[in-house]
Amino acid sequence: MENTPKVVMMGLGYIGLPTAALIASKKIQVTGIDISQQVVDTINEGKIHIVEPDLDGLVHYVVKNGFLKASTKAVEADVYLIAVPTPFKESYIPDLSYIESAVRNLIPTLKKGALVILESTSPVGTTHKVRDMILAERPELEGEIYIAYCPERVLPGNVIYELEQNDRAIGGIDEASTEKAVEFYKYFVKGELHKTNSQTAEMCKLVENSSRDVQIAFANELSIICDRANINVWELIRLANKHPRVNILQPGTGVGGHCIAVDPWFIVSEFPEEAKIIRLAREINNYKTEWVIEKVKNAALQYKIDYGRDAIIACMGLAFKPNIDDLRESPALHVAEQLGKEGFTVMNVEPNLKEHPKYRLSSTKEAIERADILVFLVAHQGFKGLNFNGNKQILDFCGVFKE
Ligand code: SAJ
Repeated sequence: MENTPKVVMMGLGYIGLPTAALIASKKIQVTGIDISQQVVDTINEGKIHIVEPDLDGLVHYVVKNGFLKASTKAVEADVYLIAVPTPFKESYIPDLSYIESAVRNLIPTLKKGALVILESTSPVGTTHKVRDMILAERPELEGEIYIAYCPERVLPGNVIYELEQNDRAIGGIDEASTEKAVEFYKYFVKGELHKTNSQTAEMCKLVENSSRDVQIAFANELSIICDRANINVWELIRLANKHPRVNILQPGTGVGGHCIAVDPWFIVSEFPEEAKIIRLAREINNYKTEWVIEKVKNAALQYKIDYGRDAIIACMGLAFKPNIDDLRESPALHVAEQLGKEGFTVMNVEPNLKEHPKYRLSSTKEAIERADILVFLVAHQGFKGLNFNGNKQILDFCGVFKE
């Protein structure tokens, strides 16, 4: 299309690929850049390397029609988006090396008037670091390019819808950058575009996920208290939530995924004295997983005392949350692995996965027939309403059989 910007997307992962495909679906020319030749080849065949509803059809369509192509090397563009991972290193220090290498990759292609937008979750101040990196190598671009931060906030499993519909916070390193970035997002976002500065936008992303982490920690703490007090935590939360201003989340096996279990550490590592509740929430949610492991081990040891043989333990659900197949940072997987490592007899059940490279997966039916202790770790829809014969011991850590 005439007058539409040429776009480069750095990073073709869980966020970069759907975003690139959505932009391309608006008949905008997008080149997606990834360090993996295999990822690049897969996308250029119109296929995808990640699991996300509706993404395969969209990528196939935009590649076939020539709006999206992938490459390992950045090309000249009007708008550059960066959506690469920001994991943490030892001691929870954020690792910015992927962002730095993406920026190094695009610097030689930058021209006057270009807009660079960072979408990766980043510690406060990262957008200014990106600017400094660019200007150190291309000082002639001072005042001639636009740089902004705009965090993604899509929910895995519902990415395509949320990419288009969710509001966005957009913060430039100066007002002109903010304006330029807002104009760009108008091409493909229907949600409201809220203007701010880059530091506030960076902190906004970290705070969103920390807020959810703190709320889940509250629910997890309640579940541990209720276990001691012999109170059904699910009933308790349902009743407390009848109050018009109370909205407690659900306890579970712990907090997994690559966002909520990671992002709060970016605040803690930068503000160690001040970020007290944020750190504690992380610790509580991590502890919840260890608590679950101890509970299962105790049940297995008691079984051995009662029946004189080792219990077969079925770990029901391995994904990091219900109804997906994503195992990244999954507390349920950690429980199953730890029990296996400690020599317990474990059956692994994940109905959303066909196979696992390391573990043999059992079906739900097989587990119900063979296991002595059924440990529900993820509240997958398919587990609800299951029936068991009287000899099974059920440990429900995620509210499959709520009340
Ligand atoms: N969880 C509970 N209890 C709850 C809700 C969730 O234990 O009541 C657990 C889940 O089982 C899972 C973890 O928390 O292990 C995280 O799941 P989630 O559905 O809360 O969030 P994610 O990690 O899939 O996606 C989050 C979202 N952030 C917020 O809701 C504030 C998403 O909007 C972000 O874009 C995403 O992180 C990200 O990429 O940062």
